Amino acid sequence: MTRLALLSVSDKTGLVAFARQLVETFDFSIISSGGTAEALKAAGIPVTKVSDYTGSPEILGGRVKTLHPRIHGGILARRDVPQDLTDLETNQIQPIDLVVVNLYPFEQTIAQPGMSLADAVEQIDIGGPAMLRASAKNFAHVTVLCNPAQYDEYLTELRRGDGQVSFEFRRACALAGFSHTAKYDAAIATYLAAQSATREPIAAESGSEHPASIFITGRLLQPLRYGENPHQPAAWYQTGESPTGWAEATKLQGKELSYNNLVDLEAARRIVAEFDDAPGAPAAAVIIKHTNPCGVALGNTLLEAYTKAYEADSTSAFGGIVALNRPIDVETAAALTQTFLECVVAPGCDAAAAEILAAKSKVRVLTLLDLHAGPAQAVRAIAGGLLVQASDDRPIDISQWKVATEKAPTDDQWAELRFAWTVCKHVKSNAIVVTNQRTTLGIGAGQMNRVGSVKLALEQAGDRARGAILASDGFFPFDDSVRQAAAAGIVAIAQPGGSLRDAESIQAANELGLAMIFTGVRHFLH
Ligand code: 93A
Repeated sequence: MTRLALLSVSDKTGLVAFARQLVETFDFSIISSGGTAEALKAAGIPVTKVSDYTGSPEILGGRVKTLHPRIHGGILARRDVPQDLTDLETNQIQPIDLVVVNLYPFEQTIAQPGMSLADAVEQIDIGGPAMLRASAKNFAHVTVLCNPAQYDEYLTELRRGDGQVSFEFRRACALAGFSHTAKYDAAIATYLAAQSATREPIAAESGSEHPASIFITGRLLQPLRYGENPHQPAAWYQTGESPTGWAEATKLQGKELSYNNLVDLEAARRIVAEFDDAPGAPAAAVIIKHTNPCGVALGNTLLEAYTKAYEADSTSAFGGIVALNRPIDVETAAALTQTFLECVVAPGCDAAAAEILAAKSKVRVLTLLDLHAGPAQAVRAIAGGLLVQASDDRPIDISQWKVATEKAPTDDQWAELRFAWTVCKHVKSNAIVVTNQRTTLGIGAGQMNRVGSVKLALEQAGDRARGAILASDGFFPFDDSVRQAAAAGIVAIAQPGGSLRDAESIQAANELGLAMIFTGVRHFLH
């Protein structure tokens, strides 16, 4: 007696050749759902439509095609349980030995721009997973194939087993089937979660111009291996209809991007984006560790900028994330390969430079043409809610800066203060940045007390602090920071001003011969 195979596939790749082999070489009879049956019939392969076999037409616009006891009974019957065989006979059901199903392309559908919720819902396959799961459950007797890539392997297995497939093969196919439906359902759940979480305006006050009145739309772009730590599931979502920002970056080489990589790449991008990349402007290089910069520098060439940034704190640079504001050239590529780096991003990469970087095949090298385009809002989760704020992207306007001390900064010190202030904006609070010659020398980040941060930055700078300048993201509540800075040789300071005790800090700066400017703006970063 011929055996029965059920074929119901959305992706019809390889279908005809496979079905022909089943029929001509291995004496299978085929039943198929509408579209699959049409495709086989057109190729001259004998096929019975599921609706003819079950006596039930496809209904609800195809929502019910194969959901029928003659189908599921034939798949699920245990061939070694007499009652199951009696049930088949009583109900005129033939056992189905092979189930070939691939599902409605849900993920491809939702990736299309402008896809409505209703359109997406129609692409949720119900009958397909039911058949996949039923046949995977009954792998003791049934083979399930959920991917055209398995067809050849199955035919080989049949040839090898003289028309039979092994238990191990069927079990492996069942595992593949269940993994497939699990991923499929996860994609649906993720999509719906993003939809329901984000379709409503977040602010209670409708029509307000407050940044919290934005809509956030999220579309799964890429599942990530894990989040900050391996026990934290994570995924990357795209906001907006089409890919922009990092979703548009090109990965030239390297391991899969991780959650931490992306967070650090974004931190690096924000800093490098602060610097002018017009022709003739200095090149900029940034090295990030755990979202804080450990080296930022400007240089006449990209190599010079990178070398200065690297030498700013070569210990911390190990395993760093590098952002450059010029295409990677051969010289810089060679320098980049001298140390272990996690990621490098630049607006381009010369072919010869790419060849040099290829020697470090694990390093993720990305090109991102527009390093300047950043998100307009920042979002944070708190218990029971989301906080939304406008990004801290107001351009730095030094015309608003006020000299607070008797001594004014020299022209070069103004430029240096601006550089330090720019970096300081992107360091976790309390942030202190010590720089000289447009190179960071010491960075105090994420400290609970400001003097502690000053101490760390000055320690890191060491002797290099002599003649350097210092920036602080928040005002000085006491004069102790100024006194410490002066003792280490700092000559000029930028800070927001606005403390009740500003007069004490100003007096200390005057006493110690420092220039100090008040920016009038603070840049906390949490
Ligand atoms: O709409 S469904 O969930 N209802 C069903 O009963 C059903 N049976 C098979 N989708 C169903 N399918 C799916 O149809 C299969 O998983 C396959 O992806 C597709 C094949 O349809 P056709 O043979 O008409 O091209």
